[in-house]
Amino acid sequence: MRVVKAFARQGYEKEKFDKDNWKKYIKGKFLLLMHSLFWPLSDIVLTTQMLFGFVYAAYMAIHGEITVGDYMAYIGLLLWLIFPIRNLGRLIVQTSTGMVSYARLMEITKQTREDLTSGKVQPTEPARGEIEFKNVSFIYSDGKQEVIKDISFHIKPGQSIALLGSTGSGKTSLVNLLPRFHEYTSGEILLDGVDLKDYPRKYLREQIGIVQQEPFLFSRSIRENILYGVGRSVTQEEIEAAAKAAAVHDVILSFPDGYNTIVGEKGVTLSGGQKQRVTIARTILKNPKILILDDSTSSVDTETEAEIRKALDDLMEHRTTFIIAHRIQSVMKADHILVLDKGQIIQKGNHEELLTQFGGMYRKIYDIQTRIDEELEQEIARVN
Ligand code: DCP
Ligand code: MG
Repeated sequence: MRVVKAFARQGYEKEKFDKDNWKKYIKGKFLLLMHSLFWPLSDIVLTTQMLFGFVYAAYMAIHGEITVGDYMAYIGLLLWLIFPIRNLGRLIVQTSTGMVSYARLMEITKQTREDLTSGKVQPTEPARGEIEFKNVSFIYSDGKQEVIKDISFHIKPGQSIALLGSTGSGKTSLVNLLPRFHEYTSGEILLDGVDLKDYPRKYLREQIGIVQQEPFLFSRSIRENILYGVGRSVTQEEIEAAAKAAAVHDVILSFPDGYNTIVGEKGVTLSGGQKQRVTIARTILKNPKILILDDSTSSVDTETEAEIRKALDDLMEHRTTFIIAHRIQSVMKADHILVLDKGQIIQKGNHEELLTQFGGMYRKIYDIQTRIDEELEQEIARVN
């Protein structure tokens, strides 16, 4: 609705709807017309036929050509045949509309059920968090191109890895392979030395905390949103600690209903940055062994970002962490940095190593970002 309003396209949308609606109206009217013709007409034809049959048979019975018993049998037969045959017409119409609904239902019924609990291994301990990608490639089931091409890297438990790259380079696709939202097409991903495909999905998803690129909140209270998926009983203090770490506690308290504030559908009553911070708090509370932050501070101001980054630094200790960000500042502390382009790794290393690769993408991004920062500072200094 907002997009329609923003582009002042109400008239266009209304016309489009009216056109479809009108088409349906015309078709419905035509159907009614056909019905109003068919049923009376077939009634007339049918009853005339019947009447003719009765009269003629009666005539034959009177003149002794058939017996009265034959006459009665004939009438019975006629009644027993004609009405069911007539109903057959109705049945054909109903069957064809029924077939359409049936096909729609079957589309849903035929979906294969995701098995969450079965796997070759049944781990009982939390994961250690060692992750290895071996020549992993991935094509979306409805796509044609490889969005991840031959990616290999290895992270030890507790280390952090940052993914940097232009939009569409496959960063989100890569991290979404870990909770098995999609199945990689070739290669292997090992968690603690075991292929992801051998783990029950439920276990994997319990180990992984993901702050999605597009934060999603349910139309519930903020408390319930933070508590979502924790799977254990938590105290109000714990919830508040998580909210403080995500730099959203004070914001929540500023709402009249505090933690009981109901957020609108998909969280529309919060700002983009507030939503992002609530989803960070949710993940902090989940306390996962593997943490994925997909552009999770993109909608907050620099000051808040620094605040959250401090909290995240604490959180990242003893956890394997994937960080996706566009700012060098957010990725420079990571143990490994991968620079992606069109689904491939074009540079690999830590901040210092990558900075020495002059002409490399990382150095270029670094130079641009520091230049922008410097220009900004000069501008501010001049204004003051
Ligand atoms: N893609 C697709 N089907 C999807 C999602 C993405 O075909 N359901 C394609 C679009 C891109 C490529 O995959 O060409 C990589 O998309 P990503 O979302 O992984 O890209 P990034 O996360 O790197 O981009 P951004 O920085 O914009 O988030
Ligand atoms: Mg992305």
